Amino acid sequence: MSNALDTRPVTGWTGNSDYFVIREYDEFVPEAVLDVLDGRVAGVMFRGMVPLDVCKNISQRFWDSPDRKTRGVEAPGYYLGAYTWNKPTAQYLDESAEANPILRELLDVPGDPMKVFYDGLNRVLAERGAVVRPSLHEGRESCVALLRSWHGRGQFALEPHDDDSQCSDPQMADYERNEVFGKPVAALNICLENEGGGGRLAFWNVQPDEESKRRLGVQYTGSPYPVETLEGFDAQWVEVGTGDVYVFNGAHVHAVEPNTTEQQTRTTLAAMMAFKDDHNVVTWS
Ligand SMILES: O=C(O)CCC(=O)C(=O)O
Repeated sequence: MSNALDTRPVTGWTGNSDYFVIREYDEFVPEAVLDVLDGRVAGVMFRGMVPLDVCKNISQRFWDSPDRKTRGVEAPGYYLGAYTWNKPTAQYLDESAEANPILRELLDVPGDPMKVFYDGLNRVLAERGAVVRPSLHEGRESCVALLRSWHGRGQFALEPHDDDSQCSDPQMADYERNEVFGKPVAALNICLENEGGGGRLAFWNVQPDEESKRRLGVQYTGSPYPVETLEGFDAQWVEVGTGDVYVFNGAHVHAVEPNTTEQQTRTTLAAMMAFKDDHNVVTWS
């Protein structure tokens, strides 16, 4: 019997042409984030939302931070914060407890874009009697954000993956975050630096089904999808520039293109969120 990976194209859900767009705005429109959270549109882009001096200040603090860490082969690069991927709940929450004070201090700058984003989102959610807040487990909080810079130098800086499979990971079955599984997972990305060429977001019009995920062994991790398995699906290549803020449905397979040269850096501040029920949008990192 062969152990070779079966790289036939995945099967799954694809959206129609009204849905599968990244809607562009030239300012922050928090109502538009609800369109992603409710699954009416694949993504939204707020061009130039964060002033360049704020981006520069935060990215400099990231590169100067003694707490910045190196991430391994599944997503090579540098990061600050904690990530849920492929971990038990307790480990993630321990790492979050360590990272949160560091992140809060780092982001304590005039014009903190996370605060601007969540204040705006909370304003529109309040009209529905809902709030956005960190996901919890036994009174402990998720990490507020993840700062990172991907440095993979193959076809992708970050391999094709989805963000919803991990919400069904049995290692986190006890964690509030896993209650969102099956709802649109909105991936928030705030671009702090990406000058020069490359660094686009590749975004495929497919949310793979469970059978495909099992076949590829990514049922609980969502990563990686060999690019051959995405053949035949429409893809968007989204230009990402310093100061842009974008939110997309992470259940679609997506990836990050490398920068044109090794000297460039593409740094983003990110978090994920989804409706847990009608009244709570919970976040994690
Ligand atoms: O940096 C981006 O544009 C997307 C990042 C991403 O896909 C992820 O962190 O899962």
